[in-house]
Amino acid sequence: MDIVLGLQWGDEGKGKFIDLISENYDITARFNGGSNAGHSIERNGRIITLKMIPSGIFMNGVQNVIGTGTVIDPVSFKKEILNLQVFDKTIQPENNIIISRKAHLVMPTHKLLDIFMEESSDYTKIGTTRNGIAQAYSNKILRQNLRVGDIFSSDFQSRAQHILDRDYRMLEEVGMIVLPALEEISKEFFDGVEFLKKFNCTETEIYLNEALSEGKKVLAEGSQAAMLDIDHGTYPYVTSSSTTASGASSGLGVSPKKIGEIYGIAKAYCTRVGNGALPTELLDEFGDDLRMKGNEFGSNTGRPRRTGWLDLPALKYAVMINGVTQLVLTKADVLSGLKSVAVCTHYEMENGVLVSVSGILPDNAKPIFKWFTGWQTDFSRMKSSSELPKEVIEFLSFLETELEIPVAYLSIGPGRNEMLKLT
Ligand code: 2SA
Ligand code: MG
Repeated sequence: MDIVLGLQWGDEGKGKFIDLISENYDITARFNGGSNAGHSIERNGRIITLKMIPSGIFMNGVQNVIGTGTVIDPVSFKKEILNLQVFDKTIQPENNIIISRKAHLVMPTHKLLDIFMEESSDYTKIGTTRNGIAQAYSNKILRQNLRVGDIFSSDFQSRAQHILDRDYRMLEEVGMIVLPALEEISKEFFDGVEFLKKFNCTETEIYLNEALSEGKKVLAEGSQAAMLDIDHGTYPYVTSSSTTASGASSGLGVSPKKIGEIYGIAKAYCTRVGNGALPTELLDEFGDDLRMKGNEFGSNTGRPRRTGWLDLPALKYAVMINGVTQLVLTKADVLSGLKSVAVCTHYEMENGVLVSVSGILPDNAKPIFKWFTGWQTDFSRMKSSSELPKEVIEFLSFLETELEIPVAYLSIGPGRNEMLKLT
């Protein structure tokens, strides 16, 4: 089993890379997160953003697993599938998606509670996608949540309704101002659940391990990214799942012994949506220009992304905790035309100590930059890596030396085929 992971704060271009390589796999599998993800995929000049559905859905003969470590919102899932069928009429989702019975359900009240906590001054504002992700995962940890397998039991309706009633009462008590009617959200939820029942809900761990024993190839597709990991990311400004390589193993029930390549995706600069530290953040006009040039807006929520120079201490940390074997660098083309390009190589702490690897991103640390000569390259015309200008080669070599892994792929534009294989 190979893994694809984001190494920064999400939106590194995972969807595009997975789309490129998924033809080499028999199965693609999601192991974490839920409708908070946004993996953009291009087909015939049109872009679709997948949330829960694995990116292999467009490949003939590829099976797509939504694994145990994920959280599934039946309402959002139904919308996503219907939207997908409008986008591509040839897709038969019921035949090509397999869902873990042990994946947890996101209830409508989880989403309302997410909104309430984001808007209430009594809680730390995380800047979530408001999909009820933390509320579903926290109920899982509390051992109070419902799972996909429960939807097939005869008492599901009453158990779910009990939870909806109980949590709705709580929302009323805390004084949530805009509260849709309980009947409305319950109806929508049970409607989504009926839709979910049409899918093959099974023990995906067994399915995946048997497939691997038969020699089939599995690609695990990470959502969000390393620096948003619940344990290793920039807590509390993180998501609530395990986004790392070990998360792929536990989220799918596949032994770490069966992991092969670990592809880490990183942008040539940094972006982040939501709150939390971003030491290399560009708060000036140039940062705004970079956002426009790189089209840095949330693919689901449309939120503007914060921008900054590449943060090497954080990237080294992400490569280390994931055991990345190959780096995929995206969006170097967006930096084309600049006179010079910066990379943060260290954080200088208040006591003067230089830190070269860290996942903490301390508030008062000063980023120390190394400047590179910029590249003036029309990447869109480029056919092979032999055409790369010396400035780009210098930048890539520096990253390879510092990270001690090869830059295996370089994305040279937003299009589906705009990717150079370098190794
Ligand atoms: P949540 O909703 O509880 O997971 O939010 C917690 C933090 O995790 C961040 N987060 C994300 N960051 C970037 N992209 C995400 N997915 C969508 C996309 C986002 C969008 O790919 O474009 O459409 O806006 C994603 N999902 C979660 C979030 O910003 C919080 O900091
Ligand atoms: Mg995204």
